[in-house]
Amino acid sequence: EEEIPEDHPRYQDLLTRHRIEQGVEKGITHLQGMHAEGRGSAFDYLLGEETIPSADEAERAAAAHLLLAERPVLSINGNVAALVPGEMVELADTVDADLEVNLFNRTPERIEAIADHLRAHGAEDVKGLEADARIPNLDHQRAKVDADGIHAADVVVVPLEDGDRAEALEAMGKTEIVIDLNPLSRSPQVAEVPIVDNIIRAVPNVTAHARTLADADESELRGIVEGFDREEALRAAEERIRSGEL
Ligand code: PTJ
Repeated sequence: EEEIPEDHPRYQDLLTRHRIEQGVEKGITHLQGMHAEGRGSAFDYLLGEETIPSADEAERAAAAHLLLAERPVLSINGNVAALVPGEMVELADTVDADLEVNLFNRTPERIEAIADHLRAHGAEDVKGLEADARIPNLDHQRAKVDADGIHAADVVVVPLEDGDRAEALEAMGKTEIVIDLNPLSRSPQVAEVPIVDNIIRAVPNVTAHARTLADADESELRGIVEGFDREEALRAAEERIRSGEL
């Protein structure tokens, strides 16, 4: 990461791309993750590569949900592990959540590599290795979850996947927080809290909000959760992307 000069106008984008390449080299990120990154990068460009106000509100609502949760879980795939391993560990510590590896292209080697990578970034307990439960009505590898992890969770953070797991989790009655730069992708469309922001900016900001709200009482947290308007957040993000105003 040393080679990219910090004053380069596209520093963050180049850094992100570099982390994904390194993730592929280390066996953490799937090759498909590079396509996912390319898609995300295009949307981020249109958003002005910044956290728009509606995303900041979503990040605050996400923090409130996580603080209210009994059993929050943060789901980790190969892109998330490459981009924000330490930041995910920090968020998990701040809101007392579990980290669970959940992969579309699931192999024992990648599961192990990602769990090791998270441990190297300070994670104590990483779930997803047992895979002793299933998400009903989902016929691919992402259905494999831990019975005491995602299966038992009340709030799940689902970053960077455009798919049908979000819907299946919703059918299980879980509250979902989705991080995805494309407001039209399926996961944010069904999420209770869609965060349309780059995960690199989103996760530290959710953690910052959670720290600010650490002493808030339950009624204040419920007020934040109830005051958040998911339709408005999706609309504002799409409008920003379509407006062409950077
Ligand atoms: O590691 P695995 O095996 O579980 O595979 C994971 C990938 C990412 C390959 C898989 O989930 C996939 O193909 O995802 P999609 O369908 O490309 O969806 C990824 C979504 O995340 C897209 O809507 C992108 O716009 C979005 N995205 C990509 N990078 C970022 C992002 N959103 C936020 N921040 C990013 N940095």
